[in-house]
This record gives sequence, structure tokens and C-alpha cells, in this order.
Amino acid sequence: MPDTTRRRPLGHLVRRILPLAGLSLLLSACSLVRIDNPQNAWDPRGPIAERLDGLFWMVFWIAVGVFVVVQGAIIFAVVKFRDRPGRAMPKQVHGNAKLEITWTLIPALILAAVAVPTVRGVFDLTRCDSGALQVNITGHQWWFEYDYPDYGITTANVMVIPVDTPVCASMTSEDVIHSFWVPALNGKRYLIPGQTTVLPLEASEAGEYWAQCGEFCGLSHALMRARVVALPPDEFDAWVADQQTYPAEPEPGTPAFEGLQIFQQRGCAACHGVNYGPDSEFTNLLAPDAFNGPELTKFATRDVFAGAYLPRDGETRREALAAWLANPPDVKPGSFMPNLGLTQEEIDKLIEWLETLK
Ligand code: HEC
Ligand SMILES: [Cu+2]
Repeated sequence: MPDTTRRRPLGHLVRRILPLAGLSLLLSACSLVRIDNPQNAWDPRGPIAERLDGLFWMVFWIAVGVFVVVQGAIIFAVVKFRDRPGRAMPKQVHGNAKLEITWTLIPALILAAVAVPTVRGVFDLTRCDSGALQVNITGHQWWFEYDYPDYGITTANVMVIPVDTPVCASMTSEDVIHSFWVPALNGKRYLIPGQTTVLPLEASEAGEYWAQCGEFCGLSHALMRARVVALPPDEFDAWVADQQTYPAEPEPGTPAFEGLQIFQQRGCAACHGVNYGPDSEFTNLLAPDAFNGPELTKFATRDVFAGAYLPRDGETRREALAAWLANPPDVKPGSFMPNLGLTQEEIDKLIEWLETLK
């Protein structure tokens, strides 16, 4: 007979503790205390996202209640009716119509109660107020374009909105299905070629909100990011006024001027629009609709580019631009901006010029 009274070996203890320690580590990783994650869906910053968040927590606490009651009943039954020597079979309830109707009805009522605010929310959260600021969003592999039809502004990557103002995004895609997701402001919604979907957004605090394409859309899907910047109304008006101006033309003989010439000679203008205004001696360089890249007229006013992926952490804007112009598909796999085989000198001049576009 083995001696069962001897102390348990240390290995046994470790085997028991390790999974528990692992589990608590895992749980702390998704801890609610850590809300500095910029794409945290539990950190609403506007009335629409707050409503979603409220729905989530309502369902969560109802589920917690159900869990506690059901698990409690199971544990109670397991302990109370456990098999013991000499114990008779407990009373059986199978076929008890009253009981079965009760425990079918209770979950049905709970689900109905959850359904009312949920279904109402589903419709409300995809409908715009009539007075909302209109922004048209077009998805491209792999960046978002924003048009403000009321202001005649076209921009990319950074969507600027006024704080405390309902915004209505009308969205479509030029290529494949994308999805626009700003967790702090609303849930995600598809951008579908040939269709228009609608996503209301509203920020109640000024700030920068991170967004991400939420639908796998090809090689650089994970690098298809965006920023939503919410500004106080006066700063928003100033932004609009600034975006409506044309950039200053570069002085002939400067590196920036040569950069503009390289832009024209190297075929960049086939994909990118740059507009110096109707009175400019430079031709209006607006790109054709087909296969277009981001509008560059106000490029230097955007602090992130290439789908809000650049500059990367620890990289200056110039370093990021140099890496991008040298070999875009190397920076963003599959990028539809080709490697144009630019020399370092051309890249430097192009950067000088690009930074005048404000
Ligand atoms: C065949 C089309 C095409 C050509 C030619 C092209 N680009 Fe691009 N460019 C793109 C596309 C598409 C993107 C967006 C890529 C992404 O973010 O995935 C882009 C992005 C950029 C960006 C970042 C803009 C932003 O706001 O995100 C800059 C700057 C840029 N291109 C400059 C140039 C310059 C300078 C040239 C010429 C040397 C050039 N491009 C030639 C298609 C093109
Ligand atoms: Cu996408």
C-alpha cells in the first residue's frame, strides 16, 4: 500500500498554481483598469458610443445575474442531492409542466427585455440627424478619403470634426469592402462598393481618436488606419478656412520647386491631385478619378499619412516620407503606389516640396 499520509510533493503544488497564475495574468491583460489603449471600445467619448457602451454593460450585468443564479442552483443541487450511503433517490421533476413553462418563460422575458433597447439602438446608431455635418468617406486599399461637400474639402487619413456636433458619415468603397471603426465614437460599419452606408459620429470632448479598418481588405488591411480629430467649433472653423486655401507656389530655383517638377515628370500626378488654384501659373494638377491616391493639396497639414500608419513610433516625419517615397510596397505590403525608383536626391527634393503643401 502506498503511504497516503506523506506530504504532497512540490510539483503537485506548482501544477495547481501555474494555471491559476496564468489565468490571472490573462485576465489582467484585458483588465478594465487599463484604458490608455487608444482603440479601447470601453472608453466612449461621445453620446453614440456611450449608448453602445450602456447597452453592453446592461447585457453584461444581466448575464452576470443569470450566471450567478444558474450556477448557484447547480452548486446547490450538486451539494444538497449528492449521493450518500443509504440516501433515497430525490424527488424527480421531469415532466412537471408548470416548472418547465416557468423556466422557458423567464429566459424568453429576459431576452425580450434585452431586445427592446438593442433593436432600437441598432436602428438609431445607423441613422443621421438631418442637421448633421456631412462627411463622405471613401475606402481605398489602404486608406480612407474624406470629402466635406458643404465646404468643398477633400482630404485623407485625418478626419477633422467639430466637438459636440452630430456628424453624418456617408460611406462607400472604391475597391473592396472596408469597415470604418472609431471605437471611441461609434461601432463599425461597412463601406461597400456601389452602395452608401451611413454612420453617425459625435465627440463630446476635443481630442484625437484612433480608427481602424474593421474588415479584412487585403495585404495591408492591418495598416489601414485613420485618425478622427475633434476640435472646438472655432478651431474647426479655422481648419475649414485653412483647407479652403491653396498652398503657396514654390519659388523657382529652390529645392521645393525642383520637387514639384519631379512630381510632374515622374508621373506622380497621374494618381495624386495637387491644386494651386485657378489663378496659378502651374497647371491645375488634379488627378483623374481612376486609380487615384490621396489628394496632396494640403498634405503638410496632416500629421499622419499612408493610411495614418506613418510616421511609425520613433520615426520623424521626414524619415517616414523618405522611406515611403523610396519604396512604398516595402513600407505597406501590396501598396498601390509603386516603387518609382527615385534617387535620394529626388526624394529629398520631393520632401522639400511636399512640406510646402499647406
Ligand atoms: C500609381 C499611382 C501612384 C503614383 C504614380 C504615385 N502614388 Fe503616391 N500614393 C498612391 C496611393 C494609392 C497612395 C496611398 C497608399 C496607402 O496609404 O496605402 C499614395 C500615397 C502617397 C503619399 C502619402 C499621402 C497621404 O496623405 O497618405 C504621398 C506623400 C505620395 N503618395 C507621394 C507620391 C509621389 C511624390 C509620387 C511620385 C514620385 C507618387 N506618390 C506616385 C498612388 C500613387
Ligand atoms: Cu480596409
